[in-house]
Amino acid sequence: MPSPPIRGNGLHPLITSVAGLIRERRESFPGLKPLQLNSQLEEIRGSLEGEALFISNELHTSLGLRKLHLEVAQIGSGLQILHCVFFPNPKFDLPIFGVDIVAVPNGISAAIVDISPVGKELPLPIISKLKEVNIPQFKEIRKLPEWGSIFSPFVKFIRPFDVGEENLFFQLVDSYLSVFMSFLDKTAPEPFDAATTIYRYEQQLFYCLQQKRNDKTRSVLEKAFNPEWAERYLSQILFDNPSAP
Ligand code: BLA
Repeated sequence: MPSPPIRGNGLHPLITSVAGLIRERRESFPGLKPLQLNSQLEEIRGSLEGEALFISNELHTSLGLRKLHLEVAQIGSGLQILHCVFFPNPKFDLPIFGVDIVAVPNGISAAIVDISPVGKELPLPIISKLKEVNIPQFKEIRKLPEWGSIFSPFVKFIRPFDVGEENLFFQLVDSYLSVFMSFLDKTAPEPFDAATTIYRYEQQLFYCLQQKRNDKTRSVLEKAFNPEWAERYLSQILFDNPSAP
């Protein structure tokens, strides 16, 4: 099993290592291509109460996925974020992969990983693969907010207790990524007007709608920028709606 490399570039080692893992795995996604992003939004620099603010966005598309997004943000000296969502093309019977890690001066306050359904539940072959994953017993399981009903029963939302638990979380992201990737070239597109495609499109719209209800994300962005900017960033970059199939 890979273990997280420790590098000191100012970012929390768990954020650096999970970002590295995602970048490395992304390379082998079938048909990976960079997605053009408004250059103003690729690297965002600014200041917040005199402290540096830096957001970097990486966007790709690949076979079966409309958008792979990895964001690493450093907001002042107090907050670092890794945000990653792989959104499927609704024509493919693929779920949504998501990770969010929030680091504060005391350490990691929130780490969440999931493979989220865009149907009534995850496709059965994915459920059976996830059942084989060794899910560690973390000491501090955090309670999901009400909008978190979009996540699967396999979601892990924790505050890692120590470096050992940070390593276990890294390994869990690695395992979930492997499960997700193992289905990428197994699915073929269904017609744009198939009832299943339309259902998956509607469920992905709902996922985006629910994520936009996360007041914690919104309030960080509103404070660092302003409410209009936060709304635009949430609805155009973080959780843009899929286009109609
Ligand atoms: C929580 N997200 C948070 C928190 C902050 C952010 C500050 C609170 C941390 C805590 O309670 O300890 C902030 N997250 C951000 C910002 C960005 C971000 C600013 O991604 C981007 C710029 N959120 C996601 C994804 C998932 C997710 C993809 O973006 C899951 C796959 C989950 N974040 C998530 C959840 C919470 C959270 C469930 C807890 C919310 C709560 O307790 O109310």
